Amino acid sequence: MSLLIKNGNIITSTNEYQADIYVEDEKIVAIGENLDYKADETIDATGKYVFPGGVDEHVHYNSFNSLGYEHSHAALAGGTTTVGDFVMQPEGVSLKDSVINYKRDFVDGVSTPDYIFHGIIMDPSDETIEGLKDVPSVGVSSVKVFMAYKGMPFYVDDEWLFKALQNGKKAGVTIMIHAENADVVNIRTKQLIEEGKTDVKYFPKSRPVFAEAEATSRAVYMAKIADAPLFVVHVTNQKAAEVIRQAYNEGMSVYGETCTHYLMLNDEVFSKPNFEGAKYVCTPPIRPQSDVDFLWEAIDRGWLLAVGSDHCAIVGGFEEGKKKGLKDFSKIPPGSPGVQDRLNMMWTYGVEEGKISRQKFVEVCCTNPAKVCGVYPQKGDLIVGSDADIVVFNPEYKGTIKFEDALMGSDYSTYEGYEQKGRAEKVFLRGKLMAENGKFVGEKGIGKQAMSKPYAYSYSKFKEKESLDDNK
Ligand code: DUC
Ligand code: ZN
Ligand code: ZN
Ligand code: ZN
Repeated sequence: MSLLIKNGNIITSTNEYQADIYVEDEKIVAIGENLDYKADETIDATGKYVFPGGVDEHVHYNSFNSLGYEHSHAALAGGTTTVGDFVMQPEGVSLKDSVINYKRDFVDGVSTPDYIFHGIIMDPSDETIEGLKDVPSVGVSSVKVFMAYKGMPFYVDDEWLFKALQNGKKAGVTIMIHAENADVVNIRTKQLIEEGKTDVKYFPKSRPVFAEAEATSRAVYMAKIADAPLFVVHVTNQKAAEVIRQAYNEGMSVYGETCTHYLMLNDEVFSKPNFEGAKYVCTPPIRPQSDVDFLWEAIDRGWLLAVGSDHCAIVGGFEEGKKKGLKDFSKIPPGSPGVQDRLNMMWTYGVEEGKISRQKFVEVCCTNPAKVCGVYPQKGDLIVGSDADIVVFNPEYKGTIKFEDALMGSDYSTYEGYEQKGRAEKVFLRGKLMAENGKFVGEKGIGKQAMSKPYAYSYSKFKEKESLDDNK
């Protein structure tokens, strides 16, 4: 099977130029002007942008009460060809076996996009920490640790976080953290509920900015002591982002991600009528507009590397899921659907509004996520030898985000009514056509694991990048 894409405006994280792309057997074989191959299929991309398939390093398909992989084709409809999913570790099972079992029982033959796995430590013990050395053998080089949620099985205290950092470093495994001070969150939550402040509008008050910044800072210092890399996921605010920026500028291998909803929405969503605010409950919370503005600057300037969706379509959606917290905001399951909308929102509100360049869009939505997950350059770029994960993007399209177009299996759309400019006209996964104009047209269940390489983003490669180095 071969494919020739002619005359597109190719966008990568570092360049923009007009060229043809020739694909054979799932890989990019040639890029250049006036390529003269006889292909099974030829597409004229004149007037279109052509960029790498989106890599969403942060999605939940079976963690945090989320819907499984049956709806994962939604990613393709939105131009995302690779997702990074989280594997929960059952008690008494090693991280490595958790990955093997999860892949066999939930993912193989069901996932439509290609996928990367991150582990989640849920059974902190000497065996688990020792077992970090085995996870690269199953293609995993990142493991998440939850500093929040004391009292829940996935809570990990400082003792185990520090041990995980030390052992992760030896194994080439980067520790990802969910940074919130667990005690502060628990105490604040309890006090608010006792004061009768049970409405969803009080939810952000239970998880303050400083609780996130403090935990971020604590983890960064621990990483410094352990001389280990650290990846801070879902950074929501200026204070936390500044901790990361400073550590990075001091030469540490500390990197951060933010997520679509922290860039598109502000904390006014929690005051919507009819409990609608619950749709946006995720942890940490969506913050005030001043933080939103800072996050845009942070991704533009390279202080945060990547934008994931943190897609988490809750079982039961709004009606049967979120409404469990009608009388008590702390019972609202966190998470919202977003994997299908990430690229559309980032293009419309980032590129079209002049907040980021087209190249930056590719960098934070495709290239850096692949790098931080250890799957670059197989994923995240358009170069000879890479997987032929390609988006042909029509910049002329104008529309609106509507629930009826959502394929994510939820009963609401996080970005309902938002304007959409531009759209993925064709989406190829390893050379196969998977989506056209927002509709899924491919074969379900063909996703393969992209094997993460160890020591993926601990070392110098990011530091050479100018965009990460402009805070002097
Ligand atoms: N963290 C996430 O990244 N997603 C769901 C909930 C959470 O705590
Ligand atoms: Zn988290
Ligand atoms: Zn998440
Ligand atoms: Zn989440």
